[in-house]
Amino acid sequence: MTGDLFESENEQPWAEPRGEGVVVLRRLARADAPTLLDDIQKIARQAGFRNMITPGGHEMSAAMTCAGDWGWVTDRKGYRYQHEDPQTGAPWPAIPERFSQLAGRAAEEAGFPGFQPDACLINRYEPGAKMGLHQDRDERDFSWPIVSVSLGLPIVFQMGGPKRSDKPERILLEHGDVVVWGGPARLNYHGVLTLKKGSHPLTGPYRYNLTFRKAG
Ligand code: MD3
Ligand code: FE
Repeated sequence: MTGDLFESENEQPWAEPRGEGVVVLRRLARADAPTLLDDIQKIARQAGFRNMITPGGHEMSAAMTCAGDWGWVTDRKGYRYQHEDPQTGAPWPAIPERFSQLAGRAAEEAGFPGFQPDACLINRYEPGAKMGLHQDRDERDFSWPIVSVSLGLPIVFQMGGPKRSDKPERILLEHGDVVVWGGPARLNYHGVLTLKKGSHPLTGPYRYNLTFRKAG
């Protein structure tokens, strides 16, 4: 007999539509999380997590690394995608097959078949880290969605509108949640509030976020 000691580990994913172009696929990545996290550690051995500098000279509080043909970077010169890790000069590690499959499946469920991301940005938040309201607009073609996967500690996500002044809605993003942002929501302002201290059985003090993009 297998008791439901941890009922939350057995729950089936469900979809929460959040207006035109946004679907939260709750817990979709939960079953894959241990292998996704192993893959993140492998990527980080080749391309380490680092706190990049914004064009304005501020250090980002989320540590980042990338996988794929294109990696997102920022420094005093600006925000951009590039083929090489500026820390080593080497190409970014490949996007693991499991990652692409998950991103493609999520995009398809949200109505974007054929999504083949060429960039995966990996954010690592420690307690105190946050990301202010911004738009993702360094990609070439905004007709493709962005798929995000949350792993580890929960965080409050801020979903704004097309204008910075639009009042953001707050959504709690938890371990295994996958969100697809496309169509009219693709250029919406968004961010996350400060990560609170905690301990997750798979990630300890951290929250990881994967964002899959078609950059090139
Ligand atoms: C809404 N990351 O890396 S993911 C980012 O939790 C970023 O690490 C946040 O914003 C994080 O750029 C949020 C959710 C997300 C990603 C892209 C979006 C929401 C979005 C693009 C358009 C609208
Ligand atoms: Fe973003």
